[in-house]
Amino acid sequence: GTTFQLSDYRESDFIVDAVDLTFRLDPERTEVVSTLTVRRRPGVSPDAPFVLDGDEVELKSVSVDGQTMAEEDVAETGNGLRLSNLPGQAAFSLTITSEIAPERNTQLMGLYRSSGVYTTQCEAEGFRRITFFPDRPDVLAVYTTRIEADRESAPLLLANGNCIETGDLGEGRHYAVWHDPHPKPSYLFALVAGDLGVLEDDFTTASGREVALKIYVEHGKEARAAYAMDSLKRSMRWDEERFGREYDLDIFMIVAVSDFNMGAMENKGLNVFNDKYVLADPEIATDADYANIEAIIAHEYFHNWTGNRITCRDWFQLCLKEGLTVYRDHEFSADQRSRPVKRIAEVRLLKAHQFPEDAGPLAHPVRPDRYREISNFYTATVYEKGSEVVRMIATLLGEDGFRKGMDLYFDRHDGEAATIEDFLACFEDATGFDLGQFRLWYDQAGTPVVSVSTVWDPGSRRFTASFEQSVPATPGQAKKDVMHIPLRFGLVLPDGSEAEPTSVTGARVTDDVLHLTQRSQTVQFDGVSARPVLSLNRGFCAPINVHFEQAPADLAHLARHESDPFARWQALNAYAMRVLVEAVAKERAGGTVDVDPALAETMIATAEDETLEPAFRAQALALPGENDIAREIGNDIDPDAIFAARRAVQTVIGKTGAEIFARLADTMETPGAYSPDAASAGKRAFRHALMTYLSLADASPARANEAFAAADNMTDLSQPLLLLAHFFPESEGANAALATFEERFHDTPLVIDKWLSAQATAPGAATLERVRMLMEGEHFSRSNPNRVRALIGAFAAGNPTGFNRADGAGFAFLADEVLAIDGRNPQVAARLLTTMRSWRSLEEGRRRHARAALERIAAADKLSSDVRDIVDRTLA
Ligand code: HT7
Ligand code: ZN
Repeated sequence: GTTFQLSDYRESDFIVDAVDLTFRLDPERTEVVSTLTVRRRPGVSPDAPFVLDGDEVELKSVSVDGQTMAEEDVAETGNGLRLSNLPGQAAFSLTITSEIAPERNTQLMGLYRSSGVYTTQCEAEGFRRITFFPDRPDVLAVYTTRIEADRESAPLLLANGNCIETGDLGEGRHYAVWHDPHPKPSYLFALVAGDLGVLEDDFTTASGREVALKIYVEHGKEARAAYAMDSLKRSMRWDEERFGREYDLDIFMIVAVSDFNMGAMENKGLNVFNDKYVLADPEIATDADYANIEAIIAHEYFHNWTGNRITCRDWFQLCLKEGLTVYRDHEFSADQRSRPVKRIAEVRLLKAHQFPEDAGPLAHPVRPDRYREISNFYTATVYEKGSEVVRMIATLLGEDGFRKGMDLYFDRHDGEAATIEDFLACFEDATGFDLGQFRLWYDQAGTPVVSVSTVWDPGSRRFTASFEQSVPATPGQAKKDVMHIPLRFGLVLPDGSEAEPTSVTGARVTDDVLHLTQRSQTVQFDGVSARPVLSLNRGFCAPINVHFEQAPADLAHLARHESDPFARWQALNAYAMRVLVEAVAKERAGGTVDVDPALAETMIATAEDETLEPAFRAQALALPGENDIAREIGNDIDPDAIFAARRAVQTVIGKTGAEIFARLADTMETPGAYSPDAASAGKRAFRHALMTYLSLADASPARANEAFAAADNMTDLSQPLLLLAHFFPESEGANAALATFEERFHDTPLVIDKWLSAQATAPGAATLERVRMLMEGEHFSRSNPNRVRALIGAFAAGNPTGFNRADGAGFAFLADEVLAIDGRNPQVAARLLTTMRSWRSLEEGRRRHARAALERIAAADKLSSDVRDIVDRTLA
């Protein structure tokens, strides 16, 4: 396949000012008539052909200014059209008539049908599956869309912008015309047609514009869209208050569909969502589901400015909209909920998904400089690390400086397709801050490592910290330049107060931020009256790995005394990680795992600390996961040893804290009707964390059985279900709970997904057989991405002992499934395959099996470009 390179970018030869589309919808044969108003870009040769992209579109006719084009001027190239002999100077109108078959579109890219509803997904390169078009994000045009369809099966006809006309066509057909006045790239085009219910509301913007809000869902499920609607209104207000951004059309629509490759899509004025991120009520959705809905509704809404009004020049700049929009949705959730608890969740996720990506064969810069298949670059690096880079800009510039830079960005680039250089220039121009070295964060892959050592000299009252930075080699980048790493820090004194040094030399310090800008730096803090403990990278300000052999007593000190709750969690987590890694070594050496009693004491003390909110205490009790421990160990991984050691540590903590945990659990009731608010959710999370430890201490499923029976909401039901399935899989209670759950929710696929995942993530070699059995059952379907992710995805990504079975059967199974799914839906298959990315860090036997599975995929004769790209890079 072709490799696209950032350095090859050049402007399009032709400018498209307007796009007029007519769709005559039919499941098997939809006619699309596209009329483009086109101009040759000044300076482009009058002979240059107009090249349009096309994929699985059947061409019927092409005309220019009403005249059918000569056959020899229309070349079908296999991936599009090349039109020659077009007008040299004058603008012209190009009409292309073509056909597509939505019903047979199993890739879920372009125009397809989901449960009888016509819907579209155009990002990144789906519009070319609808009609021939220069399908690149820097071609911005004003769209008018006419939809014709059967009135009975599709009473609802939606597209971007405002509806300007509707009417009857006779013979049971009708039409609607939509006009979107905002020029946009083709990837933001959307159309929906079908029979759906609606939840309606309205919003008045800060300047007084009335906006109609509509969320379309399956008939009968309207009430389940209430939380999404509430989240939308809060997002709209927040973007006005925090960023000065108002909505800009008279209507904002969201449509929930049940077949969707990703989470949601920010099409202008017509967001399309995976229904998993819209539908919620206490019976079917957990606290985590509510939090996700809030975050994703906000994310897509925020794209209206960061993505739609200002879009990307090319797909290399994807982080321009995604990293920035993730940063915005993170800040929104932090403001709506608890800031430290939200930050803990973000950091856990970043470390669980982005760090392994950055450390493995699929590592790439936040702004990649080459790709074979752009769909494979909707990654944790582009999204999550991209957000962290924006967060660092905010750290460097401060709140006011950051806002000034954003204001300039919106002002200067509104209506444009921009680049990362444009973005960074706004912050530099607005504040005078030099981001010259900082911009390496966009171009250098790999998680930087900062090694630290410290000395305190009581005689001179000088505290010295030495830093050494390095960035690991990554594919295509053997050598790295020195980065600008901003680190928030504090020097915590024995009494818990903070040292205020009289002078700092060896590094620039602004407020509480230390700037590392050299490969090695020694920083002296003078006037430090007692031995301090260095609290480094507060707030996980920089996404790096810190190598710092802090004594357990120092970590415990920070966990108890840091002023910032996030930093307390960070210290506790680092302490727990230290103990777990030692436990794994013991386990592998055949010894008995013992646990530093001070760790258990610190965790129990944190759990007991009434000054801390329950949600935080729940996080404090959650040990690093098996995959986190594997990442920390780095190589020669034995997932069984990690599992056993972690269980042993968990059990010791449970037994040590049993009495206190039981007392605390009794205080965490949430009486009255279920409410998804953060405080109530925090209590539930804490109660469930305590219940897990107590069940381990009792070595009994009794508490979980009781909790399952008493539950009156999905959070309280699914937690004991997981506990039973994962900790007491052989118990009668586990089987009974799974059966009850299935019986109760058999006709709600989104809930059945939880049931599938709970079973797929049950630890141990036997789970693979269970997964196979579930695949044969009535609830599974390879053609629905949510089902695939809930069962196969959860097994491969969330079951380290099951998936990495020593006999390699887990890898072989995944290979079979990737190959089976690839023929229908390459994007889903390729994403599934990324679960193999850490295969090289496994112990030798498992590594051999993993390689064999990957090589089998690579040798298959028909692979999509998506899977081909991932398998080649994973094996390279
Ligand atoms: N911008 C959206 C990306 C997206 C997507 C990409 C490839 C294939 C299917 C897709 N569906 C949505 C999602 C977002 O970041 O908001
Ligand atoms: Zn996005």
